[in-house]
Amino acid sequence: MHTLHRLINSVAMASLFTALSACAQTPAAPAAKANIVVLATGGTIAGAGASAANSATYQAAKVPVEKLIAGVPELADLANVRGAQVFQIASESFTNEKLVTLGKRVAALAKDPGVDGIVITHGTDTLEETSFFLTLVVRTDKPIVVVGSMRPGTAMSADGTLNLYDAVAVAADKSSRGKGALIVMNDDILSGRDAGKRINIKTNAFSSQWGALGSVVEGKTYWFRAPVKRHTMASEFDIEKIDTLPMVAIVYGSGEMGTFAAEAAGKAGAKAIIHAGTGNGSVPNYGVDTLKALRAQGVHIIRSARVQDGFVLRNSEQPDDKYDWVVAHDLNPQKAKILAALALTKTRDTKELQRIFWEY
Ligand code: DAS
Repeated sequence: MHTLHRLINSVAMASLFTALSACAQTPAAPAAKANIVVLATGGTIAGAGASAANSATYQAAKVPVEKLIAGVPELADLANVRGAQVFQIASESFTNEKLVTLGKRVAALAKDPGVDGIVITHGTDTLEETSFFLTLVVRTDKPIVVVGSMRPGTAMSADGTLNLYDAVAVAADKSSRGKGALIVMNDDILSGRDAGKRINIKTNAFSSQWGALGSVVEGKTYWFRAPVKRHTMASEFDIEKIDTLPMVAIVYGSGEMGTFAAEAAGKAGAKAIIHAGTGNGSVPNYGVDTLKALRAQGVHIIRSARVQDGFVLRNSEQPDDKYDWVVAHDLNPQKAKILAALALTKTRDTKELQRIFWEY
């Protein structure tokens, strides 16, 4: 009997060992690929020029999303990718209505359990406004990546194909979750909040004064910091509760700027004026009374700066407390315009507006 037990045990042990070693040798099933949707809106990334030498003279918004995706077959190595054409326009023609439409489309996709990330192909001219808008209004921690290009696909050394590949790689990577809307351009992963187009003719056009969040190389993401300002899931703004945006004007500061631009903005019905002041958001002495009068009519005055870097300090150059004005902190005029429009859908109170500019 004892011998029989030992035989049964050794057979059992041998089959257990065989099973375990088979498991050890069987490669783990490859992780399921992320499902990524590319929403196309136009721009240079969809542009076409007459010849390969035309890197700057071309027509934007010509190539449909299916062709953009087909032009980068390597996308299939990264994710399951499908496309949809939302608009086909140059982004300087984006309107508030188009921003809201795009925001609602992104939010709807983000709620779809079959979608893991969203890439938006976009013209570079107002890409920074759209990326900030999306980070403020779409309640999701799924990656939202906005991408464009500085050269059309028909040009020598076109940057659109690699930018699109990089954007899909970032959107498909779980480590991109929870970082707000992102801009991917020229191998950089940038914050949708504070990155913008700072050069208008080179492929390294986009940057932020606070640096990149990370980099993407050969389809792999490398992170070095994360945003600290409120966004997406932590935002008080929700695109599902927004249908229109109030008019906000930007008045560009310069010597001898006169008061006509601010006056015209007030007459046109602007609910806020972003003063893109010289220096630290300075206002010329002959312009103060005009802005004070506009404030008295209910128009909010928000001091930003035409100077690219730094941030506007409250009560510097102007007594904001006394005049009941707001400062845009580090946001450039075009970003301040987006935040002001959204803030005004919630409040007309100056202190609340200033809180929003500190927090987002
Ligand atoms: N006109 C520019 C735009 O559509 C082209 C571009 O750079 O994308 O924003």
